Amino acid sequence: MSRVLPAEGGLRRIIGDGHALPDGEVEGLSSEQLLELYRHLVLLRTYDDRSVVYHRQGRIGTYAIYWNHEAMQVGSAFALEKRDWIFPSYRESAIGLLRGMPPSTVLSWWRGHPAGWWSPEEYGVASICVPIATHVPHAVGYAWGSRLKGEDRVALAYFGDGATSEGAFHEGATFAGVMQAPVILFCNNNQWAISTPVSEQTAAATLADKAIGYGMPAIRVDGGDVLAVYEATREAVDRARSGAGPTFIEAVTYRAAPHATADDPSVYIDQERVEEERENECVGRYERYLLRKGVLTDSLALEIRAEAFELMRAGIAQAEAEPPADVSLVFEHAYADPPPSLADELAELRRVLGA
Ligand SMILES: Cc1ncc(C[n+]2csc(CCOP(=O)(O)OP(=O)(O)O)c2C)c(N)n1
Ligand SMILES: [Mg+2]
Repeated sequence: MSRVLPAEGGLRRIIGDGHALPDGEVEGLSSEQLLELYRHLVLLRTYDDRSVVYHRQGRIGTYAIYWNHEAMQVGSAFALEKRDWIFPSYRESAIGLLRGMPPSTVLSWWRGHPAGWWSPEEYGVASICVPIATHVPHAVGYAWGSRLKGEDRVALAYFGDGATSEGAFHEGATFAGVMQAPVILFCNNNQWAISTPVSEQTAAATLADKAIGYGMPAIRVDGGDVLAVYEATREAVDRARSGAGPTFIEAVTYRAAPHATADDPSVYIDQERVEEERENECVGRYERYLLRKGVLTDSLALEIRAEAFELMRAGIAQAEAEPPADVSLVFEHAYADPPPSLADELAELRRVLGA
């Protein structure tokens, strides 16, 4: 068993603060893997930073910022095998990058361009789910189905604190518990559902408490600690693979960026808490840990950041080089027999656009 240090507030933690809080470590992780985690964090951070810039430049549409959620995404995805499936929400839009998806694909998604559609089978990453929690039953059904087929796969669904109030979450979690599906329900508790605080979502003391009602174990972890998230998810994956059923993971953080580029959190958020979170943001926290351990050097960190930046520069150029999509796509794939009014609307759209 790996060493988990006593944590504040019942949250698992591995990374110390370089002062009073000592560093722990995760058993079985090599220096190469520790650096791989860093590369993944930097890749996602760079994607997010650049996307906010591209949005401001009018090059992508409204964008769901995930700044300081990277440790939750990277730590959990790293605990999966390639054959395992990921079911992301809009907050994990770029998770496919960790599976080799080109940035241009995700950027195209945010540009509303069909080049942003990918084959879930190719990457083991389902479509980005924007309706809150509706992908939870998908992930559970996928996991259960794959078990019935005798495959050795695990599914992981990402969702937020607000999603735990949705019927679809309840349906999925109930099903997962009853069928003992090999699934991980990964909740990013950033304490806000846009402007609704978690205290208005539930009277439960913690979101992890909800798992009891579904008959599954829960782990609460510091969402800013990539190693603690990795370790917690690895345990959940082992449980699922061994036939012991689902696990609920509550990764706790505090949303330190706007909900999305269309949001102004200054009217509702606790600014002091945001400042605290920004000072202790997850990429820097892990970077300092690796420097303390002597696994990372300043020059290697610079190199890794430059690589990620270049990947994004090439990615946006590639996304922008896509020829405009045929507008008829907006009308296709919804009906087997489209009503005649749709043909009129398409004709009107073509007339307006001159397309
Ligand atoms: C079914 C549904 N209802 C409402 C919305 C509008 N909406 C978009 S994001 C959001 C908040 C979700 O909060 P949470 O689940 O905590 O996820 P977070 O955005 O914090 O990652 C809501 C209500 C939606 N997308 N889908
Ligand atoms: Mg939330």
